Amino acid sequence: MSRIVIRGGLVVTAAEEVHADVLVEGGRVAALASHDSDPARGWTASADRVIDATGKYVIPGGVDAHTHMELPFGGTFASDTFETGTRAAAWGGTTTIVDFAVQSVGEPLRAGLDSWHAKADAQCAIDYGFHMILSDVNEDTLKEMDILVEEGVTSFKLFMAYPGVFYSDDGRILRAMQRGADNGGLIMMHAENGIAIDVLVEQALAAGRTDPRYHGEVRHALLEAEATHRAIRLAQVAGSPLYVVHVSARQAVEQITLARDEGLNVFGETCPQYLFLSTDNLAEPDFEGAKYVCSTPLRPREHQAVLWRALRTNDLQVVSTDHCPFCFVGQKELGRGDFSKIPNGLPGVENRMDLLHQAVVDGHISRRRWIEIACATPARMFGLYPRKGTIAPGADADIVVYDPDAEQVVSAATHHMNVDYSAYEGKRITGRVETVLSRGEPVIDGREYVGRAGHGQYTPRGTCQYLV
Ligand code: DUC
Ligand code: ZN
Ligand code: ZN
Repeated sequence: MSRIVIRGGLVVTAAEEVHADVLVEGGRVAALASHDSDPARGWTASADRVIDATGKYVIPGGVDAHTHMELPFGGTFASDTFETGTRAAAWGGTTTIVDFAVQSVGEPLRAGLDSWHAKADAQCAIDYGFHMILSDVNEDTLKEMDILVEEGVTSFKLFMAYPGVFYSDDGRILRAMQRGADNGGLIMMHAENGIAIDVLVEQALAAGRTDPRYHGEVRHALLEAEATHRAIRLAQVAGSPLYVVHVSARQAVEQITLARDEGLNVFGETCPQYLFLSTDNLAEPDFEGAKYVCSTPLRPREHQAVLWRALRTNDLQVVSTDHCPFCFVGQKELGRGDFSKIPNGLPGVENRMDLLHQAVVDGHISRRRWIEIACATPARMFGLYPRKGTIAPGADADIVVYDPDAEQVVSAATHHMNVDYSAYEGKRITGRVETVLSRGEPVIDGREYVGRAGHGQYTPRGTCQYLV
């Protein structure tokens, strides 16, 4: 059994910061001990490998609970495969993703899940699990939900947007929530009023408003807030918990805060793009704004402060990426002259841990909160804790040695995602991943990729660990 010691670093988890050496045995964390203690000296003497983390943070690998590798969307496919996307994730210090398998209308859940397994099997550099997108709620799919929960697919995304594609009406949503209340599945909601948005899209295009920035205008903040409110009340009626994905609008945060103050099991996620980018990006000239088209859309800059505050006050609990990259050339360009044809989504799986570390440097969140919102809480929310999301005896040795003082400039020229632009091009960041272990195996070693497709294992999940 291989023994690795990570020596001399500051171990940061959601719960604490300790100067400790970490012993890894057989792919798991075996023990922690203070630097100069007798046990730590003994480990170093007998280890197969000692990783020097002096002056560095030793943190749990990131858990990105919202990615879309190879997602079919708008007549094209998200440009990262499971191979390229999970490799890029590792470069950015993420060691687990939870991706979305998609049910097509008229098909069983099983067919969608099988096809996502086929895409990911033997391709991934890091561990992965699946949520299931429900596009067609009916008697059969409701029954299938029970089986999937038993198998470790314990969360289901529903859409109040995208009529004719992913959309579910309120009745279907209520039925799925009732089922989730019974079987322990967590309903994840894309909360935007897609029926109203489609009217505004039609009107904007008829009036010649075709540029990317109108994507943000028609997907009005109040239509996110309205849908968030409706989802909360439907969940309350069904007696089910609710996890609202990619929250971007101040008014939606207010609805979640209100629900939580009422004692409801309502949770919320936001994404780096809403914390660091704004409608200013969507308005960039020469169709450059298309790079920033995603849904929910980027909001005016003023919304950012509310999102940061909600992350501090725990009204929002998770930051994941909604990684869904489309190349500018040939993919985003499908929407030249018609913003509604721009495939929705942004790359980010490689950037999340660094951007959130920058938020620590900038004073938005504490170091431990960084780990909490990016590692521990997503692991707990989606039934992976304490195997993932922390550094503690028995946990998988998914560990990142992070240099908090390194300076980097984000660029498509140096990133590893399979996409021809960066949403954060030119952004200076303090902090950088140095070494990444996945179940004790080096994936990134001193800024070199040493991983392999197929190391990453499918990881069935338990149910949400925030519910009594
Ligand atoms: N939002 C996006 O931006 N892309 C894919 C799906 C979604 O909900
Ligand atoms: Zn969504
Ligand atoms: Zn998504």
